[in-house]
Amino acid sequence: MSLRQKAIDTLLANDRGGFTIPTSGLYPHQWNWDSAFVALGIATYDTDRAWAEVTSLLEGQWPDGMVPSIIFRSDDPDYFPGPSRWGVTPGPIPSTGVSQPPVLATVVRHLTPDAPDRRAAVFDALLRWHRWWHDARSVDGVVCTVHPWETGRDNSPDWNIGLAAMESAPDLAPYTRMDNKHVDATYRPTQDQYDKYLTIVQFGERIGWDQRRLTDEGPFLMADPTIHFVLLRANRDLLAMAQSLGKDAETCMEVQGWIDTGLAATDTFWNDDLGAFCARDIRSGALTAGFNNSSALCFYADAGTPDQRARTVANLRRIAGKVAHMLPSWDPDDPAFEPQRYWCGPVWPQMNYMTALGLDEQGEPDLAAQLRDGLIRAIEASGFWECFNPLTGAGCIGANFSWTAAVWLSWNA
Ligand code: 2M8
Repeated sequence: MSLRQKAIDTLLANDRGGFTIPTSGLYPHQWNWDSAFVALGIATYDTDRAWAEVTSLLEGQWPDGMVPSIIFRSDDPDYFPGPSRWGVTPGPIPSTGVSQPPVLATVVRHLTPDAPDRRAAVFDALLRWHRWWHDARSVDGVVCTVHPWETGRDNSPDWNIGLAAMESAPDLAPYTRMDNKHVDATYRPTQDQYDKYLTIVQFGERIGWDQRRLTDEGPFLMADPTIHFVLLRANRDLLAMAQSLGKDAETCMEVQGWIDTGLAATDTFWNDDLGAFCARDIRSGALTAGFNNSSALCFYADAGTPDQRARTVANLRRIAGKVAHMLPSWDPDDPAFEPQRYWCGPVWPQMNYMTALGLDEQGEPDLAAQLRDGLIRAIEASGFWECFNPLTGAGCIGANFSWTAAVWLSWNA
């Protein structure tokens, strides 16, 4: 069977009727940015079904505009923390109480150049979601995050500063992890990290998921290059869609304001010692010090000075000399690098997709090709895994993974 057919079959097998799960067992619900990437892949063979993926995700939008990281259309005992642990959430469908990197507007623009009606149908929902980031998650012009799960890079060493600065709740309700029942525990976050993840959830649940309070008073507050650069690009795409739809000047100016704020905030992430965009702990001001797979998203966002971009490229070239498959999620020269542990080293398909796109657009086609080639070789050797060991190309964590199939399809359309 061709790889293309296998990719399509993977997506069909993960289809739960109008929405797609990342993979069965480990992740049995609809995830936010997974669905956005999945829509890109499905669009290569079924545009109507791809569009259903977009609209089904927006069905979970909260009254305050947030689109949650997970929509729980059922309570699957195989997944923890499910809807009962997140408690009563204000959205129309049970969900988590945090969001995920907002790639959707960028995907919608890509899917709808000839479909203004579709574009118009979701524009207001996207606008309200972006406004939520700038209102509920913003501190002094920097869009922040309150939970490692919100960043999508769950156990990246980037979050160690913020997690070390908080205590696990002494009255943390007991729980049983389910992730380690599906996959090898040594590939997953540690128990201490999970206690802290659940401590933040408990805090949010106890304040009734008041998102402004969660940002201001929550146990964890960091700024993430993934969210920053993804939102910056998504705002540019939102503005282009506003203009194509003939939206009023006030709307266009609001979005332009977000773009200006985002560009101005970009230096917040710059670690000049390392020559890389890194995460920052907002309360202590401390910057993390590891080149990771969000660092080069400056190209995707068309942000950063010529010097910042040149130093980012130099880091990418150095790292390319250390691994067989670009782009590892953590710097292989840093002691925190673990090639099989989730966001501490493995290559992530959706990050390679965005980073390669940005590198291509901004005049670095060789590096872009290296990122695409590194992932494609791993997929050809191992299959559609969640992520891959950058030293060997071996698949890690979940098999038959939706965004991996979707990225492959979008690159091979
Ligand atoms: C991972 O996150 C979930 C929690 O949301 C988990 O570890 O249980 C991350 O890789 C995240 O980026 C991704 O969206 C999700 C589903 O693929 O899995």
